[in-house]
Amino acid sequence: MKKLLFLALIICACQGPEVAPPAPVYPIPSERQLAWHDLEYYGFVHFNMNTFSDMEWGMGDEDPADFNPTALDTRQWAKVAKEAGMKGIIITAKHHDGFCLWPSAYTEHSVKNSPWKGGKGDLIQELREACDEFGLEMGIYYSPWDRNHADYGTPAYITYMRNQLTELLTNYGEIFEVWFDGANGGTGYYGGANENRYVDKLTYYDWPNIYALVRELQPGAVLFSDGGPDVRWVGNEDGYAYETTWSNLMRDSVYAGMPEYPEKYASGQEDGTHWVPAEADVSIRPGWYYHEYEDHKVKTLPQLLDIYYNSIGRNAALLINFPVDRRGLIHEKDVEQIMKLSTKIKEDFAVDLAQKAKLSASNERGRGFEIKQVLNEDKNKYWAAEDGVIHNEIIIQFPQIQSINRFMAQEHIALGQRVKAFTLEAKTEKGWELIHNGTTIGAKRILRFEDVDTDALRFTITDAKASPTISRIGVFHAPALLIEPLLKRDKSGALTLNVPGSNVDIYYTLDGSNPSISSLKYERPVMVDQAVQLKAISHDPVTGQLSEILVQDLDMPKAKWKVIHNDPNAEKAIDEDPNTFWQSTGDELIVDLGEVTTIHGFTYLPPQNRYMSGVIERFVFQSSLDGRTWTDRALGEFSNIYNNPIEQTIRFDGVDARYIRLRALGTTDGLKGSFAELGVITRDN
Ligand code: FUL
Repeated sequence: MKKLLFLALIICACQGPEVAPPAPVYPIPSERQLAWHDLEYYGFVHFNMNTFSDMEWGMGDEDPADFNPTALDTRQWAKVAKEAGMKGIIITAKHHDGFCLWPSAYTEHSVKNSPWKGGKGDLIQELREACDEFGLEMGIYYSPWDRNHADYGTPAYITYMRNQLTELLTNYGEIFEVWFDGANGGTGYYGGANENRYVDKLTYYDWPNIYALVRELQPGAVLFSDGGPDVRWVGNEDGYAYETTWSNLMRDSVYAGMPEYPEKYASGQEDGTHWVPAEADVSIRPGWYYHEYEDHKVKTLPQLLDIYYNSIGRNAALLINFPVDRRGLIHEKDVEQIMKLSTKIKEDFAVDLAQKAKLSASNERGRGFEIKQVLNEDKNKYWAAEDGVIHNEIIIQFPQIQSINRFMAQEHIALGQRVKAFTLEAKTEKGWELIHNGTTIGAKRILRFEDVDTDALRFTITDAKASPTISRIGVFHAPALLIEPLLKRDKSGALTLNVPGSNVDIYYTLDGSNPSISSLKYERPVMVDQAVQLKAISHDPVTGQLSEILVQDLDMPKAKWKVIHNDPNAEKAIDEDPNTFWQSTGDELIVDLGEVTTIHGFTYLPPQNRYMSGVIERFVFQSSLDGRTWTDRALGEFSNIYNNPIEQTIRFDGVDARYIRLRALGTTDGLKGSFAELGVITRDN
């Protein structure tokens, strides 16, 4: 016994005395935020009245009788989310049109007046049960803006909102996140084009008391909005966080739906006063709600992978949306794609090469904070440097030369986000070669880079708010992925296909059939002078690997089109280049199609740069045979176009036209209408 005690004492003495952990660098996350950080990846479901009205933003005057899913199955949603590796589901309990998925006692505009389950259904309850069965968390999306409610804009509506939140947060068990959307009425400014009940988004909802109510009813739930208070919007609907992403935010200067939010706050702030980490939201299709016409526009694996690496890999959580279809199911195509993502992510991170490496750090704080802690799964174990030691080098020495293309690092965020700048270098014959020069790390940072053959990496923290803490380092070699061809079309109708930086073969079809290596082989630009659906794949002749299929609807070429305007820049609106645009001087674009053409609709692409101006929100579209007498063909709004600037498609009954005119009746910022691209639909389907 004495001998054992003696041995123990010797071991302790060799390891040195316990050292104290570093002091926190404020702000730091709360308990509920730390639990939320662990989720990392979860699903969104947009399923509500818009599913049936085929809209993105319903007007609020829809008939509850239209809500009638034929095979609704929340278990299918939960099974898909679980198998995809997601940790929870957030459901649109009430969207901007005001229809409620639960039988709220405070409105008639809900499932209780729909034919679904004879008006006895409660979708929130069904989702609760499915989430419990599959071990998922459940979250609630609740739109503050309500186009249906007669009292919206008055104090009575705030009482309604509180009553409804009380129902949702009392009757359905534990909620992990309450999602408050920033879009709302007012005179169209990033809000609802057809909403004239102006509200002051900062003061109207009485946020402090709404937050207090949520805290009281669901103390474990995080509150999401542009201004948090717990989790913030990432500032776009593409699922991308910024290269520099701080979890810190000047929270007191931000509120849900503030117009300047994306520019000023979305990437967080180094000197932010509160911990309000970013959540990146994106739909697996262009729209948030289900539209049959987007069945072939489900995001491809390369697109989904970019989203994964640019969100979770950049210190943000990822929220991927499923636009559940009219049956009430996640569409087969969406299931297929989300499963491809999870399979690929598992492959990419299958073997952590750091585990077999020898790690050393230029500085160690002492016992319990050694560099070996970064190989430990336990997130409470971390490497830390001594106080005041900012510049630190970590060498990862592999037993032999490895091919690598991924590097992952995580800070011990419980003590605050500290790293401001870092580099990653690989040792090659030429010495240390720079792989990446980075800024923030936060909860997780993943670097993707071309294959490097190396036997050592040097990870240097060059700047930090205080001595750094790192809880995890990983190094991986992800298998190569062949991307689908990229398409360019010019005004004459000539198509160019390529896969940048590679020598793969490309095959394509123009008749809607799926391409294979026996289809037409792409050799040079192809002239397409009619409306067709192009499908193309890349094929690596060495490995035999095939890419996903590129599917693109192409309408008639614009070769004969002319813009009727004396500004030469106006041609940019019909040059087939999505990255150029024309900001009009008269809020309208008139095009001479060159010949009388039967059209069944039109497409409008808003400017694609992030902070674009003149995005058309309300429009009238007209046609003419002589350029003098015009007839209205469509009048309406492009919902959610500012935050989700995708191509808008408006269909109407076929009409002969020689001239077309799209006129802006309202833009998101009140400036003159801008046009990245205007197109017509000549096919009647
Ligand atoms: C936006 C909404 O306006 C969209 O319709 C969608 O719900 C998206 C998640 O948030 O602000």
